[in-house]
Amino acid sequence: MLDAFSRAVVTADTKTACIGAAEIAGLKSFITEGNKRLDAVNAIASNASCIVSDAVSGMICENTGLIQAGGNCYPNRRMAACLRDGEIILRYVTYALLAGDASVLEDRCLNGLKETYIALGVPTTSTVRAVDIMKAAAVAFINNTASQRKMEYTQGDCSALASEAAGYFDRVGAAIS
Ligand SMILES: CCC1=C(C)/C(=C/C2=NC(=C\c3[nH]c(/C=C4\NC(=O)[C@H](C)[C@H]4CC)c(C)c3CCC(=O)O)/C(CCC(=O)O)=C2C)NC1=O
Repeated sequence: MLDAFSRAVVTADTKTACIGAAEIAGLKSFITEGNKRLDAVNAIASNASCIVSDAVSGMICENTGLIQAGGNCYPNRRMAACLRDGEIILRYVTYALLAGDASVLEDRCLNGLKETYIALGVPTTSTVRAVDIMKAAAVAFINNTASQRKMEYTQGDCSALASEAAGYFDRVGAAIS
């Protein structure tokens, strides 16, 4: 697992180079924008159960066959497994956002997930739909535009962190599609 700093080291080492000015500048902004990053992580983490349950119920509303006999969220055991998977995925996205690097998400969550889902008959299009709803919610919480739940933050522009987070959700979709 890497973070923004260890990533800079590994990347420089593969080129047998010292850490360059561009890398230093990138890390400098990682540090100066660090409080925003922590707020963004907190925005997702402290609303995690809301984000997951809303996404899974939205996915089911759009495809009610999932909770009928033969559907992959039926019976309750599978419903619970699906909610748990939503929580796992969201948790690893917050880790990646904290680290500023996708490797923890890729290595510990997404590696082999597509094969697991194929083997168990978990419908990946539905999973991608739930992940997309989580993405929209997470972006809204980071930008503090979720109308029903405003966070108490210093005002500032978190759009770069929102798009970074969106990119991690997109990696989930790409890994299981
Ligand atoms: C650390 C990372 C990690 C991940 C990611 C993980 C995923 C994971 N999800 C599983 C199952 C499952 N995952 C789902 C998920 C869904 N079904 C749907 O219809 C929806 C589309 C979707 C929810 C959005 C379901 C229903 C099962 C149980 C399938 C079955 O047993 O038939 C399983 C099989 C074992 C089990 O049932 O617990 C694994 C390993 N486990 C891990 O340890």
